[in-house]
Amino acid sequence: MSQKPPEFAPVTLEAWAQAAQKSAPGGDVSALDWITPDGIRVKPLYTAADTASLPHTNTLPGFEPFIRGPQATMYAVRPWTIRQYAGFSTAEESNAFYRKALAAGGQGVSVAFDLATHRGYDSDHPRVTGDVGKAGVAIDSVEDMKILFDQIPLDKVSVSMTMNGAVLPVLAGYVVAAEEQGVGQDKLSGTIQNDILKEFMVRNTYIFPPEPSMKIIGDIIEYTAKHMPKFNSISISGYHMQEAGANQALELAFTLADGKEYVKTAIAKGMDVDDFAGRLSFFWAIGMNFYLEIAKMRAARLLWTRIMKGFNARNPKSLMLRTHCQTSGWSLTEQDPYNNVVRTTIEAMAAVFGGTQSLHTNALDEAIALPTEFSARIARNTQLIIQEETHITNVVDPWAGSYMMESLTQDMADKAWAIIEEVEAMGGMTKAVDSGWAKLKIEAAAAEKQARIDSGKDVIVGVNKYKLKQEDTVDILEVDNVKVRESQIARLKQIRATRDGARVQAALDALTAAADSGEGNLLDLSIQAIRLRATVGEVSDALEKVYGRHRADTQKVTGVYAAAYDSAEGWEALKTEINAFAEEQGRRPRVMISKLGQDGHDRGAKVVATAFADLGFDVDMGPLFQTPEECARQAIENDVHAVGVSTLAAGHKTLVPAIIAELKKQGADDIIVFVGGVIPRQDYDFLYEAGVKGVYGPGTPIPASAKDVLEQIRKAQG
Ligand code: MLC
Ligand code: 5AD
Repeated sequence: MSQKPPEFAPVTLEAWAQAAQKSAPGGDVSALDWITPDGIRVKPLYTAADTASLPHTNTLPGFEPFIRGPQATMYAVRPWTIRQYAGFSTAEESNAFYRKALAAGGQGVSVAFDLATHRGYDSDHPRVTGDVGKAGVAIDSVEDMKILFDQIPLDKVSVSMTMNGAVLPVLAGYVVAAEEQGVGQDKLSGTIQNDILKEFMVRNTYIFPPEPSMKIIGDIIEYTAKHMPKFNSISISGYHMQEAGANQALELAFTLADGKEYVKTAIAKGMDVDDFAGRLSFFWAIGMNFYLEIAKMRAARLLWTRIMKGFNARNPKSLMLRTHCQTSGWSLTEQDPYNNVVRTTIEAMAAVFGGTQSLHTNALDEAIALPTEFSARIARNTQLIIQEETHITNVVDPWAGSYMMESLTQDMADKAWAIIEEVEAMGGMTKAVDSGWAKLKIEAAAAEKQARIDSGKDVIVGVNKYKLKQEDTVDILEVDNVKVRESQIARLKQIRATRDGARVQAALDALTAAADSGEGNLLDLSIQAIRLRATVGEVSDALEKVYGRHRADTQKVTGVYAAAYDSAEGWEALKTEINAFAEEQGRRPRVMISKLGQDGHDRGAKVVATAFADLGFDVDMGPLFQTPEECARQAIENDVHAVGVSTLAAGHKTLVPAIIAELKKQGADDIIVFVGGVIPRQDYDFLYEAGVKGVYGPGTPIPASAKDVLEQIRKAQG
């Protein structure tokens, strides 16, 4: 006999509140609300009442406003592209790595260039001795590009290139390499990052000032729209903003506002919006804030459609936001690094539930070095397992209709829209970037976040809670930078000896002339120069003659760290010690926080500078891209007690001994040197032997390193 399902009496929200009160702390249900760093109130319970008045809950995937995804069928027909960002050492080694990765389940290529290339320097330039081949692959000319893509069919495999500064010679190099592989421009599918506005805020691999940089972007959009219809002309990136400390709403707002600027730039060139907007793409960071990340991605599509309607776009492709995602590198820890596999898996799930088109999952050794073959395999398999074992791909936008997710999507959209309007009131993102306002907003968020971690309010397992007594070392990838540099220099010599020098010079002169007059398309002219074997550095120089090189001001926020760090114990004691030092010596302990070489990742440096200043140190902030010699000179001129080098791009073994030697040479070996950042344990002894007085890896609480630095300064004074 079949039993009738029982009926349940409806329960009112009031009844629930009464029941909840009994277990809520202090009987206060609202105390369970969580206010996110974006200022969104996340409640413990969502019901139909939360979504009843939302305008967007009845939409479908593949239709505007695309909240539920740009494709009607999404992963049910074609899962996202597994696109792992990689590159190191020489073109030969990186090529071998890509081919192995593709054979093992990777689905697209994504090139990481070294910092010398990013900044438009050939490998033989004296400013880049510590950077060549380190954080990515060294590329000097089309000959390197041809090796990089050897046996990778560029008409079939889509290629992403993360390049912003030296975007012209690099994109040109790819086009010419394909051409010499027999693949025409119209067959090329892929993406160039080409997002300079965020470079001025966070990533810092710019070359030219903002105005000519925007002109370059306009030219690239124009050229690709005409000749490379399958190629995405830009990857408008929030990723680096979140990595630099931005919360989700800031990341979302600034990125969409950047997008608006690019659209305006192309329209100002006389293009029709529907001729190029379908090839604008986006890029998000996905951190540990699971629900908010999914909401962010849904909100992003909603808002982009709104923005593009404002530009009178009509083609659905112009209205839909397509995106790449990368799990957060910043969220990963040096401590107990296998935990990172778990973190990355959770983040990857958020990206997938958010409906990404392409995904990079980070390797477990992220906080230590570049991925090894082993760690890269686990990272790639994380995606393959989600795609092929879980059946997550069978359902489109599975969070739709969740009271919580639909509410958060709206909340996130509202928060971001308010910021976008604030930016608009300032005259748009170029202005907000130029004034330094946007960068400071992100830096303030970063300092707050660090203070929450250092004071234990935000938990990171293995770092500020559940710490291991003993950490094991893991095997890491080491790049022999000297060898890479030598082989690059040899190839450069050969190219310069065998090419038609006069024709190369004429092509470079044409570029300079075009930069000067504003006539002609700079990508078109770069392709001509690169075809003749002009180098990346030469193309950049030809433009620099007219545009100059951009120098950023270094502003820093104050008081933010101290305000968010409220575990007084330790902090007050240290401030007292610093004050005592000042009493005794007639001045405060003075440190210079510096970045050496082409490494522009300055989140750590900025946060440390802010926190040290809040503690009572006098803090000088060196400009980006100093050589060891320039850094030593500034340290001596400012009469600092210590130089703190922040390093995230693996240049430490070259650059840190060099700064110590320079200080000595310039007669200031009483200035102590300490180092912080991404430094493998394996390198600590090397650095101490070189004369470093303190090494502070990721996860070091700032009060701890500050205390140590003060002690070392006292010791050095004898
Ligand atoms: C997809 N397609 C479908 C479909 N799903 N068609 C029918 N039904 C479905 N369900 C089609 C698409 O329309 C498209 O064709 C084709 O399949 C490919 O799908 P896609 O979704 O466009 O994917 P992809 O080609 O991988 O492009 C994704 C992208 C792109 C648009 C986001 O811009 C991209 O790959 N970006 C990657 C950026 C990246 O890797 N950056 C690394 C940064 S690292 P068609 O014909 O419409 O094109 C970094 C770190 C650092 O920056 O150094 O700081
Ligand atoms: N190879 C692989 N991943 C890289 N990343 C940066 N450079 C490389 C590289 N050469 C990843 C890291 C970093 C993020 C910006 O990109 O995860 O945090």
